[in-house]
Amino acid sequence: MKIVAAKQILKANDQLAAENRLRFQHRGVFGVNLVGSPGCGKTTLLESLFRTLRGRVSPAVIEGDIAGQIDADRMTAMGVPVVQINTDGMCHLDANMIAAAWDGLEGDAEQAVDMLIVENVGNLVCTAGYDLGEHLRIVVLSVSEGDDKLVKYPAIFQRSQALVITKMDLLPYTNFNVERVRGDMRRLNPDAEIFAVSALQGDGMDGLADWLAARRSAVPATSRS
Ligand SMILES: Nc1nc2c(ncn2[C@@H]2O[C@H](COP(=O)(O)OP(=O)(O)O)[C@@H](O)[C@H]2O)c(=O)[nH]1
Ligand SMILES: [Mg+2]
Repeated sequence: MKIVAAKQILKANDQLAAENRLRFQHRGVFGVNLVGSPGCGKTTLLESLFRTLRGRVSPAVIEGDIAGQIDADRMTAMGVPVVQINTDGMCHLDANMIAAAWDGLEGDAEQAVDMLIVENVGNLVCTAGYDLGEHLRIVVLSVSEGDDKLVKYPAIFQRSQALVITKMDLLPYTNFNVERVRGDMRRLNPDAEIFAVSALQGDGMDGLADWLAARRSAVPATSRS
């Protein structure tokens, strides 16, 4: 019985996610779902990306956290429109939450926004099962987390279209094997893009930003009426 109920919840989520995707496309908005463990560097990556992409994309952000608005404040400090979702204990965002948060952003979206980035709740397990209506899912892994995570948490890496290995500036202080991770990702998900960056120092960010901007342009901007 429990398994059937879980499947029904996921089916309902998938329907809402499809509606979100249509809604984003209608406004010419490219949706990105950014996932990774707590502290892996998701918000710092966004800050670095927005600096690199300034003038090329007009982003908005939905921040997902169990509690607090620290990350939303960081986005506001960068001048990026943001809505904070507090899940109050839930370990992932779902499509229904995104629909409600997008309602809160649409005033801004009507002006200029062409890329919506959702920073999901820090988690490598629960976030894998929930489509939010994004066009692209990016999973972030920092070198301080260990190079065995793809073997231990394969689903999230299989269901993402890009892997960003971050905190590369810390690599000399760890035993993280970048080639092992690249190999595991190629086995799990041969079509995924792989980037290695230091969001804090900026290394590798140009390549990631160019790729993201190109992906954004590849989505047909349907009517913005
Ligand atoms: N050395 C280094 N530290 C980083 C990098 N990216 C993030 N951090 C640090 O990692 C910690 C968590 O970063 P944050 O972006 O808040 O992670 P989040 O919880 O995934 O959003 C903070 O202390 C950041 O300054 C990086 O590229 N290099
Ligand atoms: Mg964060």
